[in-house]
Amino acid sequence: MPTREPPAPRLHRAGPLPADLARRLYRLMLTARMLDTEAIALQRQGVFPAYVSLRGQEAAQVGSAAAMDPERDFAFPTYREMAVALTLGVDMVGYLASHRALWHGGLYNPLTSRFAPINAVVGGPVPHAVGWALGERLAGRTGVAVSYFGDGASSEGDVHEAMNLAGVLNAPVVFVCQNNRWALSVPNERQIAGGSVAARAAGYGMPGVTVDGDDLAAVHEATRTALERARAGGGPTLIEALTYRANPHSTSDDTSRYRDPAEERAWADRDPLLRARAAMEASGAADAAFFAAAEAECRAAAERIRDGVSAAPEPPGTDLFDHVFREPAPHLAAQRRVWEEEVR
Ligand SMILES: Cc1ncc(C[n+]2csc(CCOP(=O)(O)OP(=O)(O)O)c2C)c(N)n1
Ligand SMILES: [Mg+2]
Repeated sequence: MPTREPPAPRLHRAGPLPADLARRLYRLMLTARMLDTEAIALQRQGVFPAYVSLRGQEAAQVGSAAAMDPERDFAFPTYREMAVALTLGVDMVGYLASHRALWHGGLYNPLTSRFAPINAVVGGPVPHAVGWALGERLAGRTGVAVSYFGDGASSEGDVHEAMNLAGVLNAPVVFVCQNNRWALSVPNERQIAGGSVAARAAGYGMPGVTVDGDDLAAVHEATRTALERARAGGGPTLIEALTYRANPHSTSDDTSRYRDPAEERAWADRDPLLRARAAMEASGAADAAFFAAAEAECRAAAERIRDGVSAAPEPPGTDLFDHVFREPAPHLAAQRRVWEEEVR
């Protein structure tokens, strides 16, 4: 397969964040990092059947989600947006319940937290985001949908259809593609023929912005600008946040089969947490005492959530059948009888 040079990206840059915002977002990134580590350990201990790590994508997720208005906007996540959930104040025990297979899509309230159910269909949530955004406008409200998807999802038909419709109808949506360089074992150069997801925006009649996804301030600023534009009736924006999936695709994956370990080692210099810390030290937003306190606070928060999800009671298995149809369906009743006999 020929590899093409990507077009020169229009990199969105930003100055340092206000000190209080930088400190708040750093704590969220650090909590997400620690909770991610705890979640991997829970999978290794057999508490979670599987888990997908977001390590490396903390700035892309926290920076974008923190730009949202949690009263009006709505995030449509994939399966990897744990730090978006944390930033939006989702009940994290409820969120992680889906990884414990206690409930599909999580045991949190999507309506109050403005964070849609976890969605494992690659590209699937993108049309949902556009539909929600159009509904929001028809209702005369000013909410904006933030649609998360990956580089792999960018080549799904659903994503093309959704972005084109959003462009044609000027829908209030911010499309956030976290390009973490890998779609399971498929690298960017075998996924994105033109070399850039953001460059496709021109074909959908919307601005395309490439941003260093490991630069917290730049992601935040790019998302804030796109949200303002959509809220003011300016229509959708496509943001491509260039980042890196530092861990395997999931706890079931083995990267040694398809990627060079040197690439993973090189990532260490780009670690968004170290970069956020360096930016705060350079701007004087935080000192050593802040980082020491944040370490202790975030660790305690991550451990509280870990213990909460480990101890969470299993919901009754009959819930499986209770929320499928409003009216009782005979075939479902038959399946329920079989299931009850099996678990008895
Ligand atoms: C419609 C669909 N096709 C295939 C899969 C299997 N699958 C799960 S994750 C994944 C890779 C997705 O990569 P990307 O969109 O880059 O997201 P990332 O996992 O890197 O966050 C694939 C192919 C799926 N879940 N859904
Ligand atoms: Mg990817």
